[in-house]
This record gives sequence, C-alpha cells and structure tokens, in this order.
Amino acid sequence: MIIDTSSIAGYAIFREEPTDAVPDLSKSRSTHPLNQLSIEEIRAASKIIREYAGSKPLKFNCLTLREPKKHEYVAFRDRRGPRPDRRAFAIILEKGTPNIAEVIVNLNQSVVEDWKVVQDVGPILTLEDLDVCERVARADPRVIEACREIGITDMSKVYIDAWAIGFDHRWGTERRLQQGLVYYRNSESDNQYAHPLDFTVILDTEKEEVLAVDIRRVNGERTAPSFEEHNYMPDYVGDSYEENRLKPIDIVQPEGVSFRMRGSELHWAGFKMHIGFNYREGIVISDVRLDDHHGQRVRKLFNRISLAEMVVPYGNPDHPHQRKHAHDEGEYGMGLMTNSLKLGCDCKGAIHYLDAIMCTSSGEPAVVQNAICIHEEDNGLVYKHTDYRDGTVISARDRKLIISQIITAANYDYAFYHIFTLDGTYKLEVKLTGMLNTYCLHPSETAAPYGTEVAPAITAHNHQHIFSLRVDPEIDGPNNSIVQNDAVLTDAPLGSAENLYGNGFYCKKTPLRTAKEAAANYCYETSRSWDIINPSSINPSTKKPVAYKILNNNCPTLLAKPGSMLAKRAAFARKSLWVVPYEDYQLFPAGDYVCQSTGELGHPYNKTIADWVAQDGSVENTDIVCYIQFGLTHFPRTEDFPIMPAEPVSVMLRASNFFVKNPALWVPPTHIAVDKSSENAFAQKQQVCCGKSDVPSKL
Ligand code: ABN
Ligand code: CU
Repeated sequence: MIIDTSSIAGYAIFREEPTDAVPDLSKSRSTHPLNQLSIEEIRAASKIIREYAGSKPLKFNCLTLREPKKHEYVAFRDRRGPRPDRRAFAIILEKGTPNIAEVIVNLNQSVVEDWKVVQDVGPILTLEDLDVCERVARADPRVIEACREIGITDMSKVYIDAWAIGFDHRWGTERRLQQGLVYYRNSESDNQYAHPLDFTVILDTEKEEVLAVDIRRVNGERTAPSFEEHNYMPDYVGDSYEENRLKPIDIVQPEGVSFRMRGSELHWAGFKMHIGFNYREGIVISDVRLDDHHGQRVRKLFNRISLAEMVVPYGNPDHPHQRKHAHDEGEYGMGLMTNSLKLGCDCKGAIHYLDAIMCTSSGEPAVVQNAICIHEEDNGLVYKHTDYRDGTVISARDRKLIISQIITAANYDYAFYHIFTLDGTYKLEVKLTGMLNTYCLHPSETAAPYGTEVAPAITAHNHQHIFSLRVDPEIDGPNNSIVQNDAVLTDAPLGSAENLYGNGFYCKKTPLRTAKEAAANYCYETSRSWDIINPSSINPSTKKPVAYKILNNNCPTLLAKPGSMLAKRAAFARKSLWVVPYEDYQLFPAGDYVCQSTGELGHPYNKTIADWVAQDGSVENTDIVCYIQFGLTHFPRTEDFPIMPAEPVSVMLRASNFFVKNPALWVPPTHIAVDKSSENAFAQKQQVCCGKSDVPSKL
C-alpha cells in the first residue's frame, strides 16, 4: 500500500508502507528475467542484506535488478537453458564509516552471493542525498554571512541547487561531496535562475556539514545580486496567454492502439522487445526483434539499448565554474530523476504507462507511477509515388512507436524518446528544455566570450550536452563487426580513362577491427556513417553482409584540452563512436562510480571506456557493444530564457541492406489513385482513404 509522497518535492515518488510480513516471492519464479525488481523482491532483497550485515547500520545507495549474464538469458530465451535465478544488486554504505560494498543477492535462494568491499569510489548522489544540501547550507553561519554581505537576510528566500562536485583535490574521495549553487527567490514561484548569487557551498553529504563557502570575488568585490524578475509561471505571465489562438488538437485512436503488452514485453508492427527500467539508466530496451515479412522469420536486431552516460560541461574557465560538468546519469541516475508523467501534457493520445520501482536509502521500495510512456504517433509519409504520366498515386503513412521518459536534472529537463518506425529504424531523440544554468555578472565583466547575457547582469555560460547511447547489437545474431563508410571521390584523376569527367565517387568501406581502430570520429567531409554488419548473414541481392547503419551527425567534439580533468573524467565524450568486445556488467563508459572520479586509467574498482579500449580487443565477427556519442554545443540565446523552448537532438540506426526490399511494403497504403480497370480489390476499395478525423479545414 502506498503511504506518502516523497519529501523530495517535484519527484512523485511513493514509498511503500514498511511491513514485517515475509515478502511473497511466488510471482518472482515466473517473472520475465529482465523485469525490474518487484516491490516484493525489493523488500526481500533488503531484508536479506540487512540480516547478512547484522547490527551494522546501512544506507542503500541502490537496489536494483542484477540482470542475468547474457549467455544465461539467451539460452533461456532460445529455450536451450533453464530460467535464470532472480538476483538483486545493491551498493551499500555502512553508515558512519567509509565502507562501501557491492552486494549480490540470489532471490531464488534467499542468500547474499557476494559482498565486495570497494574503495576510493563515489557512489551516486540519490535524491535523498541531494536533499541534505539545501537544508544544511541554509542554516550554516558562513552561508548566512555570505548572503548578508550582499544584502540578503531572509534565508527562506535562498535556494540552493545541489550538484556533484566533479573532482576537488582538497578532499579527493575521502568524503561524499556536493556543491550547492546558490540563488535567491522573491516568492515561491519566482524564477530563481534570474537571481544567481556569487558563491557556492561545499558539503559533506554523510556528515551533513558545510566544508567551504567559495565566494567568487571580482577585483576583490562581491557581485550584487540582480533582483529583477524574469518569470514564466502563470502568476506572472498568465495575463499574456492567448487562449483562443490555438484550437485544440486531439489524437484519436478509435480502435485502440496497435501494440500489445504482456507485462513488460511489447509487440508492435512486427517488432518485439522488452522494456526494463533501473535507477541509473532509466529505460532499458532489450531483446529487440523484427518480423521480416519477406523472409517469413523473426530477425534479431539489438540485445540491449540504453542511455549509458551523459555530460554537460560548462566552458567558463574561471574558478569555480570548472566544477560544473554534470554527468547526469552516473552522478544522479536517470531513473532516480525521472518524472511521473501526466496524461495529455507530457504525452498525448492513447498512452500505456509503466511504473518505475526503485528503493529508498532505508531499503524500502519506492514507486514512480507512470514513469514510462508507451504510445504511437503518426509519422508522416513512409513512402509515396505519383506516376506523372497517368496520375497514378500511391502513398502510405508511417507511424512511430515511442517509449519515453522525462527527467528533471536540477535546472535542466530532458525528455528521452526511443522511437521505432515501420521501416525498421530505431532512433533516440532527446529534447532539452527547462532552465539554463545562470550566473551573476559583476559590473566590470562581460558575458562574452564564455557566455551570453540572457538578461541584464545574468550570464548563461557556454556548455555542451553530450549523450552516450549504448547499443549492444545482435544483427542477425551475436557475432557482428563494424565497417566505417566514407563518401569519397574516385582516386583516378580527372581526364583519366577511369574518371574521364571527374564525377566518380563511391562509398569507401574500412573495417574497424579492434577497439582502438574503432574509436572513431564523425567526418562531415565524407558524410561518415558506420555499419554494424553480420559477416555471416549475406543479403542475397548485394551478396554483402547485412547491416544496420549508425547515422550520427550530431556529435560535437568534447571541448576540453587533452590532459584536463574534464577530458579524463568525460573520456567517453572524446569520440563519436567506441566499439568494444562484450563483457557482462560492463555498462558505464565514465565508470561505475562517476562522482568524484578522476578518470585516471587503471582504477581497481572504476574502469572506464579508456581502460576497456586500452585492451584493444578484437571487435571483428564477435559479440560487440557500441557507445554512440551525440549531442550539441549550446551557446545560450535570449530565447532560451527564462525557460528553454525544447531543442531536439537525435541519433539513428537504420536497416542497410538488411532486408531484401522496403520492409514497409506490408503497410496498407492510405491513398491510392489507380486506373479504374484495376483488378485488385484493395485498389478498388481504397480510391481515397481518410481517417474519420481527417476533414477539410473550415476556413
Ligand atoms: N545538472 C546537475 C544536476 C542534476 C541532477 C541533480 C542535481 C544537479
Ligand atoms: Cu544547454
């Protein structure tokens, strides 16, 4: 039973009522092996862990599904092996000590299988951890004094956004640190990002104490806060809404949706997949397969797709702005920060929601209702042709299946849309909205060159958003390779017999054979793309291996000097593509522990993509994993203030000589105009075919 909403305002988390009843795991025996841990499983796992630990007081940093090893899952899926045992994975802090342990619980056998102590690492900052910052900092005498000095005496109007600190040499990983970015709010719904203050606060999360107040003096002076209001909430701008200007748009699916759900397994338009979710990656899409209507078989596409990391580095070199390079996934968790979605607002139409089940620091289950949205959208044309001679027309409409979540990462909000379309394409689209991170300008300063003065005396610093999409491909089976495609001119000179007119060009294909070779960057000059191929599955027409093509032309270079802390901590963002051999439980390219990591190579408990690639394993005709970096460099605009219009950015994987023909030929056309003598019944029936809600406009 749900008892109360979280104290972490804004995140609609429901704690489950604590109970002494023995958790009922009877359903667990038959659950899908990739399903999130259920409420009962979380209860059981935390009880087993607490009993194992004895009298030690514990703080649960995470408690989540330990997915089965790939070979076990695949054997089970292909009916060659037993159902894998259900397992939980937890990171546990021993309260009052620096001890951190990674724990594996076997839920079928109700035992702790492994309790591994790890050192010199920074576990994720949970919402409960972040909650400490504002409470403790507001009451600290040094913070009160820092505010008083700039004329602010009402501490209830001081708001402090808790951030991870990046890395600060003063404390290394000895303490679990946070930095608080300080703002002023005139009233409860006033926009605090219009009143940034000129100092940050550093805290110890566990000891709940302020360690330092870093004031940024300019020429020895404090910067006076701007009290000018720049608001976006209805209390302030409601009078300017023009309600009748836009007529309602309703999405109607009179016969319901075209997908089916069996628990967390989804079937749609020939696709089959499993939808998982965890505190760190958020949505995880596994076991993606697709009906090949022409080949009359179900073909494997992807073993697992998830967002593996992201980083938002800010480009102002002045201290303390170098500390602002949020790794929003590894430092805070895409699952933990996820919103409870609202019908008709976040998602429109006929929506199927799934809840997210996570855990609190005391090991109690916590549920975010409607965390995952599954719905369809019309996607314009999938194909059309008009025969200009006789006016014969055919057109068919495309459709998207969208699996989405929205997170709030302090000031920024990100919507993640995993999209499948009828031509077999997978696309991850991210929409960036919410609030710019702002800072105050001293009268002697200019915002340029490191920022934009988005309102008088308010600067928003240049920054990047770089996402890492982890794709574990299974293109017609587990053994895949990578080929780089570059559009290049024929070498033969103009006027030569081979290239008389100089117009020859072709797709230069370069196999990337090892992890080091496959560390690649996008190239605009050659419209570079990469094929994930299966060398053993040959397209009968091209006589070449079948492929899925990575189309990623939104991949900004990480703007950090080689050797800098940022370039080390965010090493994953240094390339558009990494490909490494598959290893179970190797998931996070900035390391399992991102908070306060230095990114140095060879950490015993915190390997990153740089360590994996240094091994230079073969990525040829073997089980591989791709990390695809994409995103944007953001020079803030005044239009992004006071709240950002959503900005989309995406990456795509498209079938490329994977099917023998257009895979959408099965899609019934929506418009056909043919010669009346056609014998085809469908063509006769569908001379023009509109949906019930398609009407000429009444203008
Ligand atoms: N963007 C930094 C951040 C994210 C989540 C929570 C706190 C801070
Ligand atoms: Cu931005």
